[in-house]
Amino acid sequence: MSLLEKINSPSDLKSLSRSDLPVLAAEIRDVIVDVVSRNGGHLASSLGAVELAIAIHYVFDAPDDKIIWDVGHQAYAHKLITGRREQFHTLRQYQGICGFTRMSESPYDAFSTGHSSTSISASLGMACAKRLKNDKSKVVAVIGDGSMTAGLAFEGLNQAGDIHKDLVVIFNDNDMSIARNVGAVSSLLSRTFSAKYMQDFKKELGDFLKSLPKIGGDVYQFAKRSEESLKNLITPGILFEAFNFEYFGPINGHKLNHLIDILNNIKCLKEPVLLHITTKKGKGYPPAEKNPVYFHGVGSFEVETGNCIKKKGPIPAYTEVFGNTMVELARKDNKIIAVTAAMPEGTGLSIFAETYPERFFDVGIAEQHGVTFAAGLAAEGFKPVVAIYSTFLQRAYDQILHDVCIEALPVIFAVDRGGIVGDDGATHNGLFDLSYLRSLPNMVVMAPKDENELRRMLVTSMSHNGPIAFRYPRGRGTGVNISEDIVPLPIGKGEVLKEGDDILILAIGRPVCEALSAHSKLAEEHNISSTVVNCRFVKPLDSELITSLAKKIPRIITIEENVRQGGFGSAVLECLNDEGVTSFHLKRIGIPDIFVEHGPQELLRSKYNIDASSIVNAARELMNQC
Ligand SMILES: Cc1ncc(C[n+]2csc(CCOP(=O)(O)OP(=O)(O)O)c2C)c(N)n1
Repeated sequence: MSLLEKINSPSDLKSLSRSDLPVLAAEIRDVIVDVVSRNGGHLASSLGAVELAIAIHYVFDAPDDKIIWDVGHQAYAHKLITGRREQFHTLRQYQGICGFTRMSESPYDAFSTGHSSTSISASLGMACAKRLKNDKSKVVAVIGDGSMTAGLAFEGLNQAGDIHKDLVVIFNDNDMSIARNVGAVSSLLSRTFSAKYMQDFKKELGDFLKSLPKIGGDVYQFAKRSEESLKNLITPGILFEAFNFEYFGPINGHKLNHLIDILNNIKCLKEPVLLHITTKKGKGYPPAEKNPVYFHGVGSFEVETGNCIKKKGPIPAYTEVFGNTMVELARKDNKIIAVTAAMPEGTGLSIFAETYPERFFDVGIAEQHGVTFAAGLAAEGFKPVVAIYSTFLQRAYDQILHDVCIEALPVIFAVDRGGIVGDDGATHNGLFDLSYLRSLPNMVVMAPKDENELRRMLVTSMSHNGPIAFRYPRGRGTGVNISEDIVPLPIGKGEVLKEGDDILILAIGRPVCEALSAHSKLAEEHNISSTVVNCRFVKPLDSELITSLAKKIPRIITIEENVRQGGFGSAVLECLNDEGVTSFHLKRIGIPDIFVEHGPQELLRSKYNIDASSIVNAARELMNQC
C-alpha cells in the first residue's frame, strides 16, 4: 500500500514521520501526472505546489484553520490530501471534482476560486470574522507571483497591514504567470531569486568600497557587519514590510523540512506574516519543467514523452484566426496595438508579440488596468485591441463603462471564450458578456457565426469610431475557407440565411450553425419551413429586419450561448415591444438563471439546449400551440 493510499484526511498525513514526506510527495506527483495526462488540467502549477500543500496540512489544522489557494489551479495535492483521493480520477470531468477549489465540494476548500488574486482579501475577511467570534484558529492565503500582479492583491495587503490582523500569506514565487511574469514587482522579485545576482552585487559593492582611498576598508567592514540591512535593501522584504507584514524568506519551497520548521514558527505569530517561497513550475515532471507555459493548462498527453495526444486538426481555433488576423491588419496599420492581461498564448497574441513587440502590451493579471490603459491609448489616437477572455473581462466592467463608454473611446474588445468553455466550469464560462455589454450606452456588441465573420468583425471594429466588442467561442472554428479579402460589415445589420414561412429563427454567434442544421431537420423530418437570420449584432439590433420578419412570421425562436436574462433574446423582445409588435409567440433558447458546471462543451450545450434539436423541439411546440 502506498503512503498516499493511507491518507484520507490531513490527520492521517500528520501521523507520517517527516522522513516519509518526500516519498509521499513523489507519489502525489505520479497521481497528478497520471490523471492530468488523461483529463487535462493545470499540471505545472500543481506540481510546483506539492511540498507546499503537504507542509501546510502537516502544520496547520484544516478545516478549522482556513487555507485559501489563490486561483485554486495549483491545489491538486491539497485535494488529494483532503479526502478526495478516490474521486481524483474524475478531475474536471462532468459531475467529477472541480479543477479549482469549491466550498461546496469539500469543507477543506475554504473559498471558491478560479479568478485570480482573491486570496488575501478573502482570508483577511475570514481573519476578521474569527477575531469577532473569538475563534483562535488561523487563516492562510497562498498566492503566486502572477496573481500578485493584480491590484486586488495589493488592496488586500494594504488593509491587512493597516488593521494588523493575524494572517499568514504564503507567496509562491516561481517567476512565472502562465507566461513569464511581467511588471516592476516581478522584476524586483526575480532579482532576489538569483543568488548569483546577490553575490555579484555584493562583490561589486565590496570591491567598490575597498577601493575608496583611506576610509574604504573601514566602510567595507561596516558594510559586511550590516549585511542584513544590505540584503534588505535589495530583497522584496522591503516591499512587503512597507505593508506592515512581517517578512520571511525567500526559502526553497521544495525543501519539506525547512518549510515545516518555518511554518511551525510562523503559526505562533499574531500579526500579518508573509512567507516568500521559491518553487519550480512543473517540478518533478521533466517535460513540464522544460515547458511550463505549455503545461500550465494542458489537454491530454502521453506521460512518457509529454506529447499532446489530440493531434492538431486542419481547422484552426477562433483564437488562432484572431491572432493571425491581428498580425495581418497590423502590417498595414501602425496604429493597431494589442493588449493582453497575462494571456499572450491563450488569446492567440503571441504571434503579434513576436512580430510587433513595440505594439504589444502584456499588463499582467490586471484586466481593470488593461482596459483603462487601452482607453488612454485610444485617447491618443491609437487603435487598441483588448483581448481578454469573457469571464475575466467581468473584472473590468466599471473601466469599460466609466473609462471607455462614457466618452465613446474607440477601444476594441476581442472577447475570447464567450459561451460554454467546458472543463474549467462555472468560474470560467463566458455566459454573461452579451448581457453585460449590451446594457452600456455607446457600445456595439457582435458575435461571429464563423471564422470569416470573426475576421470581418475585427476589420469592422478598426474603422468604427467608438467602443466595440465581438465575442467568440473557445475551440475550433466551423472549418469555412478563410477568404483573403476581409470585407467590413455594415453596423447593426443581420443577414437572412434561409427563408421559410412557419418559424422565424433568430440566432447570434456560434448557435447560427445549430439554427442552420435545425432548418434542414425541420424541413426534412417535420415539414416545417423556417427563416434563419444570422443577427450578427446584439447591439445595435437590426430592428428593421427583425420587426418586419416578426410581423410576417409570428412564431419566433431566439438562440444564444449566453444567459437568457438580459441577453440577445431579451434584446429581441425589447425591440418588438418598442416597435409596437404585439402579436407573436417567442421562445428564448439560452442558459437559464444558473451557473453552468464543468464538463465537455458538447454535453453541456445539449444539457442546456443550445443545439439544433432544441430548436426543432421549440419549433414543433410553437406549431402546435399557435
Ligand atoms: C482574473 C484572472 N485573470 C486571468 C486568469 C488566468 N490565469 C490562471 S492562472 C494564471 C497565472 C497565475 O500565475 P501565478 O499566480 O504565479 O501561479 P502559477 O500558475 O505560476 O503557480 C492566470 C493568468 C485568472 N485565473 N484570473
